Amino acid sequence: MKIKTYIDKGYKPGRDDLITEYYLEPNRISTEKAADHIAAESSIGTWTDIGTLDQRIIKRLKPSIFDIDKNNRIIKIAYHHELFEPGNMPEILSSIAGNIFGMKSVRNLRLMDIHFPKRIIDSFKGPRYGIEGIRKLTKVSRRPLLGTIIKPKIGLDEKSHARVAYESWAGGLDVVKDDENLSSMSFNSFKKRMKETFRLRDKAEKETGEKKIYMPNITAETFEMLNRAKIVDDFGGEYVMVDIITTGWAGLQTIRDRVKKVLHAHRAMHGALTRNPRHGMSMLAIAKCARLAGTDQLHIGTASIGKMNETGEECMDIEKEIESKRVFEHQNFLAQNWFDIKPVLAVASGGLHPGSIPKLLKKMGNDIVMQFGGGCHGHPDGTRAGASAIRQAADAAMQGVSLKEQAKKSQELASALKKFGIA
Ligand code: RUB
Ligand code: CA
Repeated sequence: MKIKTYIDKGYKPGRDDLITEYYLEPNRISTEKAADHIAAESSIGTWTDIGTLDQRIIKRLKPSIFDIDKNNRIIKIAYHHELFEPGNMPEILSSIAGNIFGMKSVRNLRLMDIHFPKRIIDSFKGPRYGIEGIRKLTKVSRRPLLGTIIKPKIGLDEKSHARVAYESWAGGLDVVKDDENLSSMSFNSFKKRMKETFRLRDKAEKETGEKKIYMPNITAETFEMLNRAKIVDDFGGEYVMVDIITTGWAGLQTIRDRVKKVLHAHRAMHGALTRNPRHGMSMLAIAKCARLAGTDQLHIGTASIGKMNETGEECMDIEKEIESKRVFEHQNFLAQNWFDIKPVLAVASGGLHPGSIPKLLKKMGNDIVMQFGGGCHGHPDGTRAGASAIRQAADAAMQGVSLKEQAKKSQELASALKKFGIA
């Protein structure tokens, strides 16, 4: 059976359809032809007509390309929900973000956005805690959570790691996290690191009277991640961290299902998908999948303030339908209401220092985790002073006091600003 075309400009997407928006540059064929190839390969078709495809299948499952905007090179496809298995993120992405990126028919192709229908959204669990649960757990009700990534990323032994963590908490930070490439090393074993670090977390909590959070990186093979989550639980940890792109969607869904901890999602390797504005996948599309799959916190960049190339801002510009006109609004998707899926706490990280805080607060709002690696441990007087400078800067910014003003009374902040400047 041959499908002449998937293009149907009169098609009105139904409430159960899944809609994708792609940026498309065809390769030596027309946009229409390339769009047809994308619709076919991501659903019921292939490169030639096939006898096994009958009218019944076509009638039930054929997607419709209902919009082609040649000026902006955007096409929109509506897919019947039965093309997707409920609750199966790997399968959904194998369809709408799978083979199509490698087809000869396209020179460049980028999945810009995915509009999931409610019935697919309902098949996912979403975050266990969400912003509200995290606020309750950390007892930080209004200001951003302040955290550090232990540096060097990798190299410290267990005891030194724990000591740096302790200094960070004692200096005033709420959160300490492992870096994305620290797991269980010959010189720093996971179990011993947990023992040492949680012991000093308890000490820091006692001394400061504040709740202190440790986010251990459990990234590994899936069964091993479950073992490590159990170790975290044995030591009284409330969080686990997973590198969700390198781990994969299946592993992420397993952890969401089996581990009753707050799930911090690092996105190492996302740049391979998101960095090229003409190819791959937008950070917004990744963020939607991560939120459905159940991350409580997700790295989304620093709104161009830090060291990383920016794509995270894509998460802040959400296309909304207002009076049947599509408009862009500067809003953080992760924090918005989205059916019954809890809001996710955005994480700003990468090249931040105390001088970045006021601008970051203005651009990203209060509901974020601010994380400082070099901007904490690179303080001229060491980690504890670095942590204090961050806390002083954040407290000042929350009260509308300028950093320059605050630095007159805060020695640690003054030294930090001298070294790093103000963003
Ligand atoms: C930051 C760091 C994180 C990056 C990743 O360290 O280690 O892995 O935030 O980037 P530092 P992103 O503060 O020393 O730069 O958050 O954009 O995914
Ligand atoms: Ca890192």
